Amino acid sequence: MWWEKAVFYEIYLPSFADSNGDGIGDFNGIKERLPYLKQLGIDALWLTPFYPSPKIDNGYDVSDYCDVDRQYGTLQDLEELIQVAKKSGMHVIIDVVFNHTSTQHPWFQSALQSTEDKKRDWYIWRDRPNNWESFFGGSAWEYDEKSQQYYYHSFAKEQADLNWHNPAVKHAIFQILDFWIKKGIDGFRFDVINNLTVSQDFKDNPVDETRRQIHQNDVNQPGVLAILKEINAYIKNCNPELFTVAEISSDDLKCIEQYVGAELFDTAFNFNLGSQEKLNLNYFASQYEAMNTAAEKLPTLFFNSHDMSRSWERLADKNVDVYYLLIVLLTINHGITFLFQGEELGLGDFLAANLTDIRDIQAKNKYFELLPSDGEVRAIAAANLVNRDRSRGMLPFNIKGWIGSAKVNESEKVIMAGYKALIALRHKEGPFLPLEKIQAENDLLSYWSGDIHVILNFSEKPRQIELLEDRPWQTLWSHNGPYLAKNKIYLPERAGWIGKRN
Ligand SMILES: [Ca+2]
Ligand SMILES: [Ca+2]
Repeated sequence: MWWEKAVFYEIYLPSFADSNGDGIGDFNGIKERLPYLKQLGIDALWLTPFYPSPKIDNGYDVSDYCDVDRQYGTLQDLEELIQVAKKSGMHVIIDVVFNHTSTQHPWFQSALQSTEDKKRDWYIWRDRPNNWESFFGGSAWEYDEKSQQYYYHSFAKEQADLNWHNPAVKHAIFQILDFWIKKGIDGFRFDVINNLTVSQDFKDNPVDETRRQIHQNDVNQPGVLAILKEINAYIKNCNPELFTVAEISSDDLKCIEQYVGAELFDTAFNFNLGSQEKLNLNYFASQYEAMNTAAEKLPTLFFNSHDMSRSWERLADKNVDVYYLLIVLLTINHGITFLFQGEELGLGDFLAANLTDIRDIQAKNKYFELLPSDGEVRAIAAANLVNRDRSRGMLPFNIKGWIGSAKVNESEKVIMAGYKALIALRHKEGPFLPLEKIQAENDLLSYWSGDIHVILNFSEKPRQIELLEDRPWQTLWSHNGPYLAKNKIYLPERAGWIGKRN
C-alpha cells in the first residue's frame, strides 16, 4: 500500500502559511507551498482540524463536520487544495474527532431541548454522576439545569461525548466519512479513538495508592473494537486504498497494538518515542525491540507534533549532528514516517516573552499560578515549560502571525539537505522490514532491517566497530565521514553510516 514507505507531513493550519496577510495560515497558503513540500519528498499531508469550532480545545471541538472554518478559507479552497495536491502526487488525510462534538454542535443543541428529543440519546445522560474524571481534570459530568440530568464529557465540558451505543450516531458518522471521501480525501486520523465507548454499567473507577483515578471503565472498553472494525470496514469498502491512523490516549505499546491490524487501523500513534524529554538510546533500543514484533503491525515514527516542544530543543539539545542522525531513525526504520511542519528546517521552539504572547490555556494557568509568589520573569519561564504553543510558532516564510515566529536554525540548509537525502533513500529502499539485532551501547545505536545495516554514533568520541559480516558493503548514506576497512568500520564523533550487504 502507498503509505507503507510514505512520509506524512503534519500541517498545523494557523501557523503554516498565510496567503492573504491576516496572520493566520490558510488553505491557499498550503497550496502555494505544495512545490516546496514536493521537492522535500513529502507523500501525504495530514491536516489538523479545520472545521467550524468554538476552539475551546484547539479545533478538536467541532461544531460542523461538513464545513470549514472561514479563517482558513472556503470549502472550495480546500477542494482545490486537495485536487492540486493529488495532481502533484501527494495524498491528503484529515483529522476526524468522533469521540465528542462541541456543545455548540446542532446535534447537542437539539439534545438540550428536551429528554424526548430525537438527538437526546446521541449523547450520554445520567440522573446522577459517578466518580469518572475528565482527562482535562475535574468531574466528567456536567449538570443541565433544564432537564436536571448530567451529560458526560471525557475532555472539556464544552466537548460532549457521543453515545456510540446508539446506532444512529454510527450512521451519521458514516455519512460524514462519505462526505469527505467524495471530496477526494485519502484517509483519516482518528482522534482519541479508544475513548469512543464507556462501560454501560457506569461503575465508579478505582483509584491507585496515590489517589489518582485509574480509567478502568471509561477507556479501552471491550466493545470498542467491534465498532472500530465497523468504521474501518466502511472506509475500506469505499476504497481499500484509504488510510486510517488512530490516536490512542495511552503510551502502553500493548494497548496501542490491539487497535492495529487487518480489520482495524493501518497504524496508531505511539508516543513512547516521540514525546521523550531527552534522548536515551538504551530506552530507544528497548522500545524499538517492542515495536518491531510483527511485520504487519506498522508503528509510527515521529519526534514532533503540534502539542510538544520541538525535537531540536528536546532530543537534539540544539546539536546539528545529533539532529541529523535522528532523521535516520525517522526515515530508515520500520514504520510510517510523520514529520511536523518546520522540522525539516530544524526550527526551534517559540517562547513567549510576556503574557500577551501566550495563547495556550494550560500555559496561562501556570503563569497566573506562579505570578504572585515568583514574579513576572519566573512565571513566564514556568509557563513556557508547559506551553503547547512551543511548536506552533509561525513558520519563517510568513511576515506576520497570530502567534510569534518559530526560532530559525542557522543550519537550516544542511538540515533540509539531510531530510531530502534520507527521504529519497526511504523511497528507494523502503518499506523497511522489522528491525533486528538492535543494540545500544555507549551512545552508539545500531540495527538491521533486512539487508540494511544502520550504525549511528551519537557520542562525542570516535568509535571503531567490528561488522558482524565480512562482505562487500554498499554504502547507502553516511554522515561525518565514517571509514570502512574490510569488516571494521571507524566512526568519528557523531558520524552515521547506512550500508547494504551485497
Ligand atoms: Ca490567512
Ligand atoms: Ca467517549
